[in-house]
Amino acid sequence: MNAAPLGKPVRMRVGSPAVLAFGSNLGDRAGTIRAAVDALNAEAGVDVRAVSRLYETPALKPKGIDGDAPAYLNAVALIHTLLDPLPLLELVNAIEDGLGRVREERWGDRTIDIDIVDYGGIVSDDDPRIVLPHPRAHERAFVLVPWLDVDPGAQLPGFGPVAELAARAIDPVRLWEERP
Ligand code: A4P
Ligand code: MG
Repeated sequence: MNAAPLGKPVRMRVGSPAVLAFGSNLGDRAGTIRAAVDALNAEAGVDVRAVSRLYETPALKPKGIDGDAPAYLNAVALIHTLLDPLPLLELVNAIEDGLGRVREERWGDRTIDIDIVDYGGIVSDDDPRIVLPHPRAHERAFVLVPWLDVDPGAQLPGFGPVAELAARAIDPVRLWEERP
């Protein structure tokens, strides 16, 4: 008999694939991203299938790259979920809140940001609360490069191969290694 892992019932096989992007530029950035991934995976309706390496990236602000702001760590996870897009967004927002996210300024410094980059290939801007795919993912190396780590053949719905988008993106991204 095949035992399903605890808390991950067999019904997960009928869920939808989704791609989540994580960003953190305040506090224990790596610890907070790992805690967010663990919190997601602890949900019965979410199965985390793969997590990229961490990349360090300068903060992108509405006026461009801000070298004076704390740098980000960014990562991408592939999940499978039973949640529809809006409940998934509510879940990631609750996880952000639990990890100390404060929403004051657009693109402001934050302990954690979790974006839904892709949900089952859906293309929709009918509801501004959940635009799919994420409207800025296609031009951001800090999303595209970690995504390639976990899915080298990934396609961004409406935009094409992620590898081609990553080659065109100009924001700097470098692999981050934790100092011992
Ligand atoms: N929203 C709509 N569609 C989505 C989606 N697909 N995924 C709405 C997530 N949220 C979505 O988000 C603002 C609103 O977007 C929400 O109400 C949600 O319903 P937020 O997380 O509250 O605020 P935000 O993240 O400051 O706004 P925004 O415009 O989504 O920012 P971005 O585009 O996520 O950019 N620089 C580096 N180096 N690394 C980063 O990770 N991240 C940002 C945030 C800016 N600069 C960065 C990074
Ligand atoms: Mg966000």
